[in-house]
Amino acid sequence: MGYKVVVVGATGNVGREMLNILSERQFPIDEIAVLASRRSLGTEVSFGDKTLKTQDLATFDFTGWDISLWAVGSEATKEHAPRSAKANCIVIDNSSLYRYDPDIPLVVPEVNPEAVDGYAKKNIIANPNCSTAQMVVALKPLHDRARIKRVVVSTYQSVSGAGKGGMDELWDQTKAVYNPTSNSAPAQFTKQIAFNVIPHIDVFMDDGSTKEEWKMVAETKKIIESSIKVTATCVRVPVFVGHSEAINIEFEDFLDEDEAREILRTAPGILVVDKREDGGYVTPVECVGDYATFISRIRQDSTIENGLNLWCVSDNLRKGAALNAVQIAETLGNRVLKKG
Ligand code: 2RA
Repeated sequence: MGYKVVVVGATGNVGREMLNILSERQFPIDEIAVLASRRSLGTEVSFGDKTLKTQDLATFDFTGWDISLWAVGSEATKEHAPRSAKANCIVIDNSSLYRYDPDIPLVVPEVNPEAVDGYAKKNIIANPNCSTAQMVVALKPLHDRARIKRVVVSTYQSVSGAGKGGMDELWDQTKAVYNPTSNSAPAQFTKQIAFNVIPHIDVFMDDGSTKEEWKMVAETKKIIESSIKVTATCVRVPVFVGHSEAINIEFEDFLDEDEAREILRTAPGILVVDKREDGGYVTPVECVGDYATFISRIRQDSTIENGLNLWCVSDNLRKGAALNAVQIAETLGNRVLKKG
């Protein structure tokens, strides 16, 4: 016997990836429903070799369904997800709405799978922000060995993190460089993204950081350990899919770069590609469609006592969103629901 699963926001970048990944990983499903807002109603989406028609989120009755995977914005989640939770259809939410609620677990299955057990307080589990998910997968095994004190991270985030509109904007602006009649005015982003980089993702906070940067700080503390200090600079780059991060880590104990490489090689969810030669590292175009978080450029930081640098790349629509949500559903199934 399998699960009755609902995918909410099935026509968006992340919703489509959720359907692909549920099918690829053969998640045990007896019945699946795909929901969308009225605007996208009736749109068809693929699930394995099937084509499914979207139903209306506003009127869908979650009674009798087991798990709902949410890939819509915080407002729609706030309006509709409580109906799912109340009907005992466990919510796995990709928006930022519930991430910082102390009664709602924030889960990356390679890092804190046991936190899933806390779902029952509200029947909701939160999925972290894409830039946090890949970073904590890399940090946790190193923290277990040498205790992380402080992390300095700079991100290079692809436009798909801003949705399909962000991808269209990069495409249109790139074409407009050669054909100035195309539509090229910034809309999703605050400045031109084609052939440019923008040090601004999400809204500004009072202290001058952006919400994206704040999320990396708050979510790392919630997922791994509150004592870890994080300072982040988040930057949008003209890449379609795949977020990259340059991560500097200060440990309490000394950790040799060779030992760090071996720890990461055997850690769950990680693939180390780290040859000190031309092309001996991973770039975002190579990680698209993959499940792994790729680690390259592992090296000692000799400017501090116990420091390491590394380069971390992952498919933001997969590990950063849809894959992590499906892994949470798998963990929930294995640890708690035990069907399938
Ligand atoms: C971004 N972090 O890349 C966001 C998506 N969740 O814009």
